[in-house]
Amino acid sequence: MSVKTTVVAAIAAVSFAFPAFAESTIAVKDAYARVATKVSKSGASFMVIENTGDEDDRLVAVSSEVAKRTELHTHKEDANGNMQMLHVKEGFAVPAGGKHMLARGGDHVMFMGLTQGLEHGDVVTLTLTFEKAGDITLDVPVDLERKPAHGDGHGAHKH
Ligand SMILES: [Cu+2]
Repeated sequence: MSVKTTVVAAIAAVSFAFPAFAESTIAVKDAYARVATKVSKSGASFMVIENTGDEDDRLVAVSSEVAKRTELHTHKEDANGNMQMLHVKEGFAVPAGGKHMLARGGDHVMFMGLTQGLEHGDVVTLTLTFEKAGDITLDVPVDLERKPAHGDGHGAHKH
């Protein structure tokens, strides 16, 4: 039995025990991951997180087996106009009926110290932990060909 099968079985067991929580109020769309270069030890993942419930929620943690540490990051411009990455310990709010975008040049999931190579077409299993919705595990494709939507040109730091 693979690790992944075990995880799915565990989730099924939890859903069975608590049928009221079987339907998550959080939907994750358009998720993908990138690494900076082939030899890079870091990478990032981006997605759109939707809250279909009527209670505000918050993404408070993230984890993955592909990196030593996986953190919630954002970009911020410093006094000199340089973009810096910051670890956002309080996480990202996802308002009721709203969404929160993780996008290049903004908020993102950061992989620090990749424990394996990530190539185009690989799949990264990511667990997002929400304050109310709990853990959501998703398979995120590594997409190195995707172009930034817009606004990625400012600052020297890119993923
Ligand atoms: Cu980062």
